[in-house]
Amino acid sequence: MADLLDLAVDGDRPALARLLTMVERGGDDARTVSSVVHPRCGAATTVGITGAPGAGKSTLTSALCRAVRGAGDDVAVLAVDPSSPFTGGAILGDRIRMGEHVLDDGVFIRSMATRGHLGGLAVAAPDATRVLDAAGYGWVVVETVGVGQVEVDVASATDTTVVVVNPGWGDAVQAAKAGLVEIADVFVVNKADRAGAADAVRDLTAVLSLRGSAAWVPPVVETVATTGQGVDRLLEVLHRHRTHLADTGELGRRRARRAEEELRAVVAARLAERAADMCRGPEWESQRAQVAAGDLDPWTAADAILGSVRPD
Ligand SMILES: Nc1nc2c(ncn2[C@@H]2O[C@H](COP(=O)(O)OP(=O)(O)OP(=O)(O)O)[C@@H](O)[C@H]2O)c(=O)[nH]1
Ligand SMILES: [Mg+2]
Repeated sequence: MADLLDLAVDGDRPALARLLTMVERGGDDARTVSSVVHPRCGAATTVGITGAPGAGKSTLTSALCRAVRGAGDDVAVLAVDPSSPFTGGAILGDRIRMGEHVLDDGVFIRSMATRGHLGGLAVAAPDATRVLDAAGYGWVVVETVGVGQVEVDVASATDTTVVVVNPGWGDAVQAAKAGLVEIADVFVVNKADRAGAADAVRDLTAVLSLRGSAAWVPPVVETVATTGQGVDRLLEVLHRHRTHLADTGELGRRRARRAEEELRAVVAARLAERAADMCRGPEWESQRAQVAAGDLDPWTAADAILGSVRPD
């Protein structure tokens, strides 16, 4: 595994892809990858890009890659599909939208589904991000569709979270309700070529100012991802946020907090694995039949099942 990582660091893409596949699948290989990668990461600027379906995340990510490359850095993109265990149409679309980068060795793009493995993204996304970081990419961008808990999970994989909205997307109250104000370090109003962009910027700025005298008030950046307009400004803001995190010590605190959350998620995932194991076999079958027949309540049956397994 350490050899694979060395190969990946030397620019061997198939080796990197193999490491990511192991992480994605979970299980013993994923654990080994995690332990090998863990001490060798932390240098990358990691950015999560989230927002509603169709907000322009992939187009923006592609434009951001161009800007990062223009500045001479390497970038890896992890496009996470939380909704489906299959590689669906959205990912195919991403391939096409990001196609301009296929011949560029300095850009690595990978889509990841959770394949239903226990713990899902909360467990896989941080590991995958670390693999890309350890492989030596200066920037790691994680794109994910915002659907409730998922964006929060993915926010837990990166140092900076960008929330993409569109003109006419709604008022400030909606942003506050959706919990986006809490997770966003930067807001992007993409599709600024459409009517209502200025209103969206104004509403968001108003709501963000209510956050009080925080050390970092999330900037609101207007972009037209399809033309690249505003993307240099976004890159500049991302640099500024990274510097802010480092200078204030917030980078270390955030990472410590995320490590704690990740540990919780891993413990929960492993317990869930164990629970799945308990729900099979003769003891399970006997209790299940009694509960199904109405002869036993589920709590008593669960006690019997839990009591029958050796603690480990
Ligand atoms: N007019 C306009 N269209 C845009 C802009 N950015 C993206 N689009 C278009 O919006 C559509 C969706 O863009 P994507 O980049 O696929 O959006 P996404 O958020 O990645 O979508 P999902 O991954 O499916 O959630 C595409 O047809 C883009 O060409 C923009 O700034 N202006
Ligand atoms: Mg997309």
